[in-house]
Amino acid sequence: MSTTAATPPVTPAATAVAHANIALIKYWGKADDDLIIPVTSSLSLTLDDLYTTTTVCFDRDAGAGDVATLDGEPVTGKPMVRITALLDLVRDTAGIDRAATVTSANTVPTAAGLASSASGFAALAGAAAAAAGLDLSDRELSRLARRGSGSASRSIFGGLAVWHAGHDDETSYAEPVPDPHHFAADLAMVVLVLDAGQKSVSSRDGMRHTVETSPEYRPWVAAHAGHLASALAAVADRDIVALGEAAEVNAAGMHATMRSAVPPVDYLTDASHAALAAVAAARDAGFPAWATMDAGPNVKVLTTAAEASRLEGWLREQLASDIPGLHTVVAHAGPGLTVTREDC
Ligand code: 2P0
Repeated sequence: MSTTAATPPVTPAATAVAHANIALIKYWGKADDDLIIPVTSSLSLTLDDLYTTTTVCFDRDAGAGDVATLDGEPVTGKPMVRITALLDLVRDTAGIDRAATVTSANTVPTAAGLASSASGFAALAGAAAAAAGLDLSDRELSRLARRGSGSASRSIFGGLAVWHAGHDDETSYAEPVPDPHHFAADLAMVVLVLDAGQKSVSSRDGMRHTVETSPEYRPWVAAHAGHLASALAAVADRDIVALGEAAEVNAAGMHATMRSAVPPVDYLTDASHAALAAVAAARDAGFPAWATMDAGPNVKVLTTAAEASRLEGWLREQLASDIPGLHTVVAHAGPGLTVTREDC
């Protein structure tokens, strides 16, 4: 009787890379907290230099539980609960009960209002689905990523993406904005990192509190459809002025809803106000420059790819003395999700 050497069991794994996105027309408020169905649709630009790389391997016994590291540090508490919740959706769909090892690395300062949850959950969705043997369409991946973090639905796609609010799990997904003239390639963001620390109020808590208490919330929602229509028309017309104006009005209105919540939520610091003033001054000086902000103090400046470096230098000069720790990043339109299947 002959024996053959036993082949070690192969456990499939997958690595995904997902890029951060910055909303030009914002998502702020949920119609359904569990499914993460937003009140409004939103429009974003995916960025090239800010991304998350995540590997998922279902290599653990079910009872051992999932484990995850982010930039080498173990993930615990609420963030780990959210990771396991997304993995549970994948396990349910794939019919597997193995627990996972998740290894993730971020070029985005985590939880500093630089969309790390968007790239993080998009990468987790892509890697987990592939490691579990699922073959999902981009739309299905967008819906899955949405369950981890709403803005992650948009990070499945490169360039400009619109997340349709929809009304249930099937109808709430992102897709690329038609861009036959490659307008996204003409755009850039100067990211003014004023403070890379963790924010004190998570966007999840901040948006729930705003919806529940702000008298400005419904008026902002009522104006929002017009902002989105203007922005999409601006993309079709390759009109960065109209796009920038729509983005600035929409973001300023979103922050006004937070400031009028009871008690108020205000992510803006003195440095944020100085940066916003510098952006207005840059525009007065002839630069294409429009500011947007998310759930943190940092300011992102929409500009043209052609002017981005010059604008970055000009803003640094204006702000260096007021904001000693200022760090700036110039980002251009980035690609959509990539997934590589491998073995653990
Ligand atoms: C956006 N933000 O459209 C908005 C603008 C922040 C301000 O999406 O609760 O981390 O996980 O769905 O996606 C940040 O919220 O919130 C966000 P959850 P998420 O980009």
